[in-house]
Amino acid sequence: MYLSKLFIPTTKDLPTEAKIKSHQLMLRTGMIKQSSAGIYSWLPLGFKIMKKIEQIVREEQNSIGAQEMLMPTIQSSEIWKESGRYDDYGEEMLRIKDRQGREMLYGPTNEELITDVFRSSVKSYKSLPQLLYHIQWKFRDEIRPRFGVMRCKEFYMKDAYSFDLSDEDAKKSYNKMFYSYLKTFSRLNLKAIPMAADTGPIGGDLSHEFVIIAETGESDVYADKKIFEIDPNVYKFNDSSLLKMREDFTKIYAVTDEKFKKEDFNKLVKKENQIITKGIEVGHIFYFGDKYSKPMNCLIDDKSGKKTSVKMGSYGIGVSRLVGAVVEAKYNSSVMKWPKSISPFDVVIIPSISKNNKENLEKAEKIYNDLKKQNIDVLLDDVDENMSNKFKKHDLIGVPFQIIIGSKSKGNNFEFKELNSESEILSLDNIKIKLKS
Ligand code: 5CA
Repeated sequence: MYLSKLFIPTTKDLPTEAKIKSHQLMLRTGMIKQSSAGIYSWLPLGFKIMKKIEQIVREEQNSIGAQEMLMPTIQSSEIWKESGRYDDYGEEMLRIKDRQGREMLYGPTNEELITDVFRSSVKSYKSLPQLLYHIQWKFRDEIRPRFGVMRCKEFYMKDAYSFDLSDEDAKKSYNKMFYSYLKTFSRLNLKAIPMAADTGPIGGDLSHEFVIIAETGESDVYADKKIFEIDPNVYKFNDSSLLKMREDFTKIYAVTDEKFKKEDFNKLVKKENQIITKGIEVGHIFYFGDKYSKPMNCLIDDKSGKKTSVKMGSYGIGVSRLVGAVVEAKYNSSVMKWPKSISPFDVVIIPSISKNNKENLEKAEKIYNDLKKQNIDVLLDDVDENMSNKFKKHDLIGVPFQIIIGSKSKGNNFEFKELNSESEILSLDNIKIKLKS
């Protein structure tokens, strides 16, 4: 892609409500555009990054055996009346009527709808366990939408649902999701901490929220730094190993301000291991047994032929929130560096161009075509402006690698720079090796 062709409508004057750096950066680099309070359009740069995050979430769901499906955004009120949540959910739920006057709503979450799908088709324990998920827009009429994509009314969420015969089996499904979440966040190059959590309007008595560390996060986090020493990738994918993994993570002290007690922190965590920082909730998992299946009559035959309510859990990841959360975690001293796994481009070529010298641009185009042939996703900055402005701009766009075609690039050796480090002179072959590693 040539930068001159890329649709990046940058905003120079930031609105006063853009208080946190992700909101500011996403507006400045034309990733999003507000359409009304808490509702955004995703423009090409932001959309590309979000889609990459979505794909990692998807791969890690598929790898634990969850199956992807798609439920609608608009739901009928009837199933919510059956579960009892239609009245409980309150003003956060956007209620609408169709032309026949039927009460509909824009789904804030999907426990009822998935239970309805499930009860109409599954009748026997033999079809269990099942893990189903979709990645779909949600709507919550937040009273104070703020911080850009971090707390909005319309947001993109991965929500998964598990169905099991017994409590014991359901906890195995819960542990699989726990594992999948840690792997997902580590692929996004984020430090995520699972923390015991309250269940709010979703319900149940077993719940963890996944909080990533970012100095500008909304919640205060108090943790033992030993939590970062555990590598989720060392656990085998079987029930006993996954249970051990959850125990290993959850026995280490980590809480948000809601549960913080200074005496406990000082008693349980050695002074030199104490971390006090801020965090952002990017995922939340719940086990709630028959909270929905019982009132909604979602019954299955157990091994003895007796009808029993299926045991369920639900598991959310804020895919659109994650875009902002990655910025909060990675944007420092006016340089944004996207993790390689979700960067909008693999590399940017920055030639020094002037009106009477097009030689560098021609060189850049040759490299561009060569890298494209190798399936490397390249951005070429063909805009006619001075190098210092170009560097400032690319510090914000955040492509982690740059090939700079200026005085230091000679013959077949080029100046290659990784953001936040010194540049080096490398042959194109060595650059390709670096980009592909
Ligand atoms: N039904 C459950 C699990 S699927 C559920 O809805 N959980 S939740 O309410 O915790 O939402 C899951 C994730 O969605 C949160 O961890 C958060 O990352 C994201 N999320 C929730 N509300 C918003 C919002 N208003 N704006 C952006 N992201 C949000």
